[in-house]
Amino acid sequence: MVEVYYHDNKDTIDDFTEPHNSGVPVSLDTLSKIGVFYRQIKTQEDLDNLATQRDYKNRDEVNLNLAAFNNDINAYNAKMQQFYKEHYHEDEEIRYIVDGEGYFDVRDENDKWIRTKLNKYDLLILPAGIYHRFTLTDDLKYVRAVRLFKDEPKWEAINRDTGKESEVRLSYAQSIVV
Ligand code: KMT
Ligand code: NI
Repeated sequence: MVEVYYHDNKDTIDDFTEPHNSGVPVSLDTLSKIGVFYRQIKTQEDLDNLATQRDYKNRDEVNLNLAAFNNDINAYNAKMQQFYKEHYHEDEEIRYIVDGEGYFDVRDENDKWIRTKLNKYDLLILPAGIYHRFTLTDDLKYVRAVRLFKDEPKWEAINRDTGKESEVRLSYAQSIVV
């Protein structure tokens, strides 16, 4: 089951896989107000149904741990840095955890980090244009996740530090103004 809380913002280059729980919980209802939806999905059939409903035609699987990089620590670290860099996508992002666990951090309407801890059977829908980042948990340092794509499996991220705010990003930002 998912765990959601405000991040303590005390992460460093070495310890961002630690929980960083501020002690302030966040409800699923609050998440839904910024367009982030959580579902627990236990069967392949339910996953297929969700994909059909939302018109997702493709999927792939990501296996993220050191072994998946043939124990090449530099390649593994580079991937970890890439996923933890704050970014958004032009399309909705759906991730389904098959095994292991991980953190998705999303920015709330006041630009504060909310951390979601996902494990097996957890599915998260991130709206197009939301700033977010991903990392593994320090305990397991392992996740296997299905990525759902509307069309071809393409993964294009727009990093916040580029300052590029597209139409999609701006309209998302508009939609959550309080
Ligand atoms: C993303 O876009 O942030 C990701 O795909 C993160 C890795 S999925 C386990
Ligand atoms: Ni992303």
